[in-house]
Amino acid sequence: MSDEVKKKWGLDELETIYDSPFNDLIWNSHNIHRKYHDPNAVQISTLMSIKTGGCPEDCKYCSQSIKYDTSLSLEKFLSVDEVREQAIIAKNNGASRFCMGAAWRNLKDSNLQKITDMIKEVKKLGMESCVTLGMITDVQAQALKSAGLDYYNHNLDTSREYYEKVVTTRTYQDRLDTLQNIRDAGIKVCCGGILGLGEEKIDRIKLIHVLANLEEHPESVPINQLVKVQGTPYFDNTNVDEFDFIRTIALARIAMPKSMVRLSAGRDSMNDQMQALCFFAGANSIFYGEELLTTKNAGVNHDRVLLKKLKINPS
Ligand code: SAM
Ligand code: DTB
Ligand code: SF4
Repeated sequence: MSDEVKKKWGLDELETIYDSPFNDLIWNSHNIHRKYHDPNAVQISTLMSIKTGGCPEDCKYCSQSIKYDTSLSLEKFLSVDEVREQAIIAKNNGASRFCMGAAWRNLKDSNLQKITDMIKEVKKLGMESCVTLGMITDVQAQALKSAGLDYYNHNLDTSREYYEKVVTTRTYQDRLDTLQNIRDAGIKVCCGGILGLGEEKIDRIKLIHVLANLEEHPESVPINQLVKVQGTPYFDNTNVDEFDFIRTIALARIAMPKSMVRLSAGRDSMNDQMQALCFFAGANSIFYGEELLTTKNAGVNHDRVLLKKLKINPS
């Protein structure tokens, strides 16, 4: 294994990289990026909320928690037909992966059959499949794998230390246990975090440290910028400094050279130049579509123009 793809990173080492002069940092991350990825390609996925709202967890950033009054309209668990229709639209718009998200604390066995049917429908269309359904057991992970699931998204969000300020209804270890079940079943891991939760710089570095020191790097690392939702405790949070956001993308790229780094939630409030710098620093996947799960995404038309201007090929 080359040095750059080394599995063990020291926290000090990552702090030094994060704190290096901005131009040195993004020059380094861009060089690593070019070595392992096409610098002019961005993978695009479309997200669909298959069960919206009413979640018993208390994640302080989330529109879908029952603990906060966010004026979100709840929706029942959608049908397989509704999912197929949306997946076809996403495919026709050029998405290569279809990601289905449910506002659940954990997957119930009674919902497993429908989920596996949805995965099979997405696969029939020739797209990659991804789900994010909360905690899952080892047996459930194996069932999802057998249905053809490619990726499972399950974020660690922030550092272990800061996590308990953000969510009290589950622990960091619960998240790590589900990640292990996903990995053991042979499903690709999509795991990242959110910036803007009121965390310190060190919490962001520690998040990357945990991810980069997992037995295997997650194949996909989403870096979300908090979407501020009225009614949630984090609605009035201070905006993330844009350079800090780019530094975190660059750190993820350097620490996990082969992983896809996803510029995830928050693009709607980023200008084109900011997004271009994120791509330069090492981000190479995005969510494409008018909506994320419950909030606005950068529009499809806007993204088409932006990718064309940058001569970036969607894949
Ligand atoms: N309930 C499942 C879970 O928590 O794993 C799946 C859905 S949840 C909405 C998926 C991820 O979206 C969360 O882990 C979080 O990282 C991200 N997310 C949720 N609300 C967000 C927000 N307002 N801004 C940015 N990211 C958010
Ligand atoms: C991830 O890291 N970001 C996506 C996806 N995984 C499921 C979700 C972002 C959600 C943003 C808030 C919303 O639309 O509800
Ligand atoms: Fe529920 Fe997921 Fe939202 Fe947390 S992030 S409240 S677990 S839907």
